[in-house]
Amino acid sequence: MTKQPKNIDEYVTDAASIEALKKARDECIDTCFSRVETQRTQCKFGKEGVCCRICYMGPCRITPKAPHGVCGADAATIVARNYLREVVGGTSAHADHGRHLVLRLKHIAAGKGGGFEIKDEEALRYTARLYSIAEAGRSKEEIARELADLFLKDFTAQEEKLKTTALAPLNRQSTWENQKVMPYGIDRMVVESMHRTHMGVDHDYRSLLLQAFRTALADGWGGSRIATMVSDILFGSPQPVRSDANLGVLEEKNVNIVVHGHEPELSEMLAAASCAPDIIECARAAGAEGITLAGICCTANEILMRHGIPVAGNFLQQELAVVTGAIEMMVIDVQCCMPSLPEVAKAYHTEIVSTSEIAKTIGAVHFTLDEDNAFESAKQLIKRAIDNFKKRDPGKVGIPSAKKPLIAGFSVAAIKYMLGGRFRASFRPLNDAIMQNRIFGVAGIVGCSNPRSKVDDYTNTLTGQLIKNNVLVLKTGCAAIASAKKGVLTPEAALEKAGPGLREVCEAIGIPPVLHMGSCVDNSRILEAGTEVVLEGGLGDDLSHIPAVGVAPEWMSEKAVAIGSYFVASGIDVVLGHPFHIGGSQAVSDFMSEEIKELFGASFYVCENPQSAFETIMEILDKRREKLGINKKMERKLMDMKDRRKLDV
Ligand code: NFS
Ligand code: SF4
Repeated sequence: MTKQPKNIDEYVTDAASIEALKKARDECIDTCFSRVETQRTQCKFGKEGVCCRICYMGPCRITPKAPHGVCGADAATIVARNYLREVVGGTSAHADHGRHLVLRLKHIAAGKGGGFEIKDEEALRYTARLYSIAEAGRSKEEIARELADLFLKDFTAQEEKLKTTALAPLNRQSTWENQKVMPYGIDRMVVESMHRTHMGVDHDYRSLLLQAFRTALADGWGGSRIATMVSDILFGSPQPVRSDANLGVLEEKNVNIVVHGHEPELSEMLAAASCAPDIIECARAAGAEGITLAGICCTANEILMRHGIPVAGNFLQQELAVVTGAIEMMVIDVQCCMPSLPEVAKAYHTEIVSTSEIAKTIGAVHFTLDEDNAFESAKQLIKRAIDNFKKRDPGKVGIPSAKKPLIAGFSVAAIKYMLGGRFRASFRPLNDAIMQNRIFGVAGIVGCSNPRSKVDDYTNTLTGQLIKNNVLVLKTGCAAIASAKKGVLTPEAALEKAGPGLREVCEAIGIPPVLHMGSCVDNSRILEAGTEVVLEGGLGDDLSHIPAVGVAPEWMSEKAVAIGSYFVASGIDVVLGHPFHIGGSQAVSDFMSEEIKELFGASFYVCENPQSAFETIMEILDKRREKLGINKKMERKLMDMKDRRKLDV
């Protein structure tokens, strides 16, 4: 039994999490919030990136008295190698997710789709045209086969550049060529990076860091972009959709099933199966009123975007959801699923079911989807959850009531349509609004939550400040869910919380001031939106010119490291809420904050609180506006103490 958190509201911010964490404390359940207390003393060497355990002459750690490892590697080499390996971890996670989807597309094209099909033929044909694949007069299977093969080549290409990079603005592609970071196939980038970081290979920190950006580009413009495009083809391109978010979406009288992780395939099937009349009948026969399917993390974002399935919570609510005692089954797949879940679930009747062949968890029951009969197989899983309903202990149930309405589903196609209408879908109105300074700029706020800081607090405080100052906010991942729980993903929020210029634009179009663009792989949608802005004209001819910035306030995963890196390599400045593990090398730190400006026209900024992040972001946007010559001076004043006190919006 670890130390339980004392003042709950120092850990979590939303009412539902506060209530659930109190319940966990009262019932002596360990969660990440109690475990983080036992992990307060962090290893300084790990934190600064100067611990090397790449070979067995080590582990070595760098100090002023021991400036070299046994092999002679210095701090810069060790820090850069560790950083590159983090980027590889993140890139691999996104790419492997993308690969599964491409293989699914290929199988469907070959008539072996099981219960899966191509739901969005228009997206398929549109995507084929992007790659100059002939589509007119051809069946969707034929097109899908050619497209899937092309995507698979983006994984396996040895000496050809990644085809998907051709979707970036031309100037950006030239930058990548000139800086020699144009990626080859994704798999090669990953393997080569692991080779280069092996003992005794690449020792020049600049060379290692450039490889990190090159690998990250194979994520953003490769694995992630492909995952998003294929998800849209298979499951439908998102359109604005209403739903609710937070633990209050769970229903006491229903069988509650929560899907958690990242891959949309099984959860898509569960979404369909949970509405089948025979399944609902089955739930009623077991004494429930119906079935509630809800999501956590990015699996939640995937089915929210396409079906309006409610969101139970973001990353740090996964254990709290189980603590409600009202979940019959939590279905997990890959990434961001805590190994502690079965342990938490022991105190309740909740069954944790793992579903990916590459992701098993001790204490979870493993379920393999019968791909040839996917729909029936999904129904079987739901029936199993229904059986668990009878085991629920009503005395242990405590579902917090808090939830907020939201609108999600802002794919680039949807935004274009909303801006311009069906017959003249275009980004023109957005570009105009930016040029006329009704919108000051655009911020893509992405990433996780992290128990080392108060959950969602930084993200939501910063978001509030930005929209109040006419910055349009684009969101994905757990940061988007944080906004959902705060209630700012609604058009009404624009009326109450946005500055006058942004409000006017949101009102005219009918959009929220914060646009939910999907899961973390859908950060590729933010790159796509940025590219649309460039192509539309008037705001420069590269991503490094447009008044846009990326922000990862409460990030924790290697995926976030890769995402931050591909944003910067794409020319978009990135503000981080806490630093990478690179502080142990001045040379690497200088490279990451200064030298890369020369290479990519963007760099990293670390801002440890929302106020400094806000000021930094406004400054970055201001400079970009200035360079574009669209800076009709605004009467923006620096904050005085009174404004600062009002910060808690
Ligand atoms: Ni992104 Fe999504 Fe959330 Fe972070 Fe994890 S769920 S992929 S990594 S924690 S935002
Ligand atoms: Fe030590 Fe060098 Fe081996 Fe790293 S690679 S553990 S620095 S000897």
